[in-house]
Amino acid sequence: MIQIAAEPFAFSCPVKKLGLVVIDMQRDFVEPGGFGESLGNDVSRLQAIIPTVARLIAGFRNAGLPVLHTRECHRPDLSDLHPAKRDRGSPKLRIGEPGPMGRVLVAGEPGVEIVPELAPLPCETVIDKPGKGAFYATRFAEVLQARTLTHLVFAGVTTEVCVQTTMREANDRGYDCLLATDATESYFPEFKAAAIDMIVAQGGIVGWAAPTAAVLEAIDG
Ligand code: TIU
Repeated sequence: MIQIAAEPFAFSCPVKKLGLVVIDMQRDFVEPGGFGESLGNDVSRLQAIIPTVARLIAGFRNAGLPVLHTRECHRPDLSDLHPAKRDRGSPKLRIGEPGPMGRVLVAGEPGVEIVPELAPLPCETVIDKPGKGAFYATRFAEVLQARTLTHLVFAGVTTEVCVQTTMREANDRGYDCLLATDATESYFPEFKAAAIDMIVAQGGIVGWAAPTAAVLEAIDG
């Protein structure tokens, strides 16, 4: 068994049943000129976690445990983009419009790519998702089942949007989920803190939380 020192209590997991899910570490969210900035956000907070996410990914690869990546993006014909998502708010650029990194949040465009420091290996799963959660309108559920994983560590951005949504979806599907607290970030520090508090409250109502060092120490052993 792997034992990770975590909140609200130790996270126990059979060896080889643990996977790492890295959510949406894309240029569109962490670099200027992309979707995140078009919504009015300062992206520098998100850039700062890249080295920590890289350490977490390296630890899983070294331990022979799977790393799965997600990207929020839409088909080039935008047939999977609901008007409700396209028309929400007053962004500088809407999804599908051309920006400095290509069409915003459109598959195949430079902005959708995962940042080079965290590039997936050819053998690693990359799930393209049109929603905030990774299970909606994707093969994510089938991929996890095929790998017979039961426990998931989560990293990526943003904590209270795509990360928390996916953790909640996974929790409802019977996965034990742990959030790596320093390998996730939000444009709003108070939302990150609140999301972590919500996850671990009530005896881990959504899951567990632990720093990257605690995860790496456990999977290294
Ligand atoms: N805006 C924001 O905080 N997040 C997103 O739109 N997507 C993800 O979290 N990936």
